[in-house]
Amino acid sequence: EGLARLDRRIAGCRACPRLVDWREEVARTKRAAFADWTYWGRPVPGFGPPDARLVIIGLAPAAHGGNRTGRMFTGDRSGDVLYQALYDVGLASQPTSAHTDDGLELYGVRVTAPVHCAPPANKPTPAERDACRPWLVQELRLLRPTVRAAVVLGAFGWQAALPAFAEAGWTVPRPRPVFGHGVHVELDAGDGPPLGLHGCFHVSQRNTFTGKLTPEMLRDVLRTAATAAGL
Ligand code: DU
Ligand code: SF4
Repeated sequence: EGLARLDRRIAGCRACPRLVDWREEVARTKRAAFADWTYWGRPVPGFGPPDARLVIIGLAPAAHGGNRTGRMFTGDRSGDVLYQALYDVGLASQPTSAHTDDGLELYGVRVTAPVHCAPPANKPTPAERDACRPWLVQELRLLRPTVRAAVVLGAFGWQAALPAFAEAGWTVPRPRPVFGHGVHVELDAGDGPPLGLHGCFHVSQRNTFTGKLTPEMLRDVLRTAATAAGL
């Protein structure tokens, strides 16, 4: 209930003028292949059950992916790679994610991003990253009773997520741990069980087409984090 309400509030956010313009312009002009789509054109909330034990944190919705379909990593190449891997390790009901009525279910996993609007060139500004952080903080607070592990995709997500975990009540070591594929940090939670933070190269084509991130590498991190989370 709390998370569903948060998702609705996020979808109405207009705090970043540049991103509001961009998400709406992309939704108007579209890509030829999606000419018959009514693009979402709004902030894309997280996706997955409110009692998730594992949270996956990306970068931002893709202009013709999440910004078109309204669901994280849905309808873009990055999502093709991510959802196939989630299915392969038993965390998703199907290997593909095409649109919001495709029946996809995630098992104990919530997929979200530190920036909820599609940015030009997939590059949010530091100001946009900071403006969006309160949404991630609130999401993490709502997940806190159940979430035990996080997979952070890429350095941008890592830099945005560490302060968000700190604000949401976990203890983040100082100096802040540096992002890397396979990096694993335990965040203490004072009054509760710790959370295992796992770095993973981002699932973007830049990494997957070049072999910097292979499907096996992705499955390994997901399996490790899911096991740590009790999934
Ligand atoms: O190449 P692409 O699948 O269109 O994704 C573009 C860009 O956005 C890439 O860096 C991945 C990132 N991304 C994300 O972080 N979260 C999403 O839900 C979709 C894409
Ligand atoms: Fe709001 Fe975040 Fe979108 Fe900025 S990026 S307009 S803070 S939802």
